[in-house]
Amino acid sequence: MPHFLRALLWSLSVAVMLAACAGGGGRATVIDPGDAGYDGERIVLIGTDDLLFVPEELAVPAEPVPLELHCEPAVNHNIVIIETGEEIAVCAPGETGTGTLEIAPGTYTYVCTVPGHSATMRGEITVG
Ligand SMILES: [Cu+2]
Repeated sequence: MPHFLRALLWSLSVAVMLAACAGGGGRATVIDPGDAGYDGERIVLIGTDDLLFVPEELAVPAEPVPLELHCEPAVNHNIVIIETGEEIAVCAPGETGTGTLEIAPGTYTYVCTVPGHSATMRGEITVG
């Protein structure tokens, strides 16, 4: 096969792969969404570039739990517990912020309070 044809086919296949990624499910994350959640020791939360938390539901024991908030590459986020007003962690684009969740048993709503984010960036956490 002529070299230019091979090059053309290669760039076409790359374009198809990129299009597939942009179609959803393949968005770039600093960590794998499958690794997000509470693993028995800590909470790993992702703030995505399309303004969502992964995951949007958490259940943890009633004890201090370390929390990592990972920001995807383009947008900064934070996590605030509405009921207590406490900001647990913040992260810059592409970086990770840490904090400790320490609240009484109950069900709480967490949001990102960066302007324009809280409409979609919210989740529910059950403690205890
Ligand atoms: Cu946010």
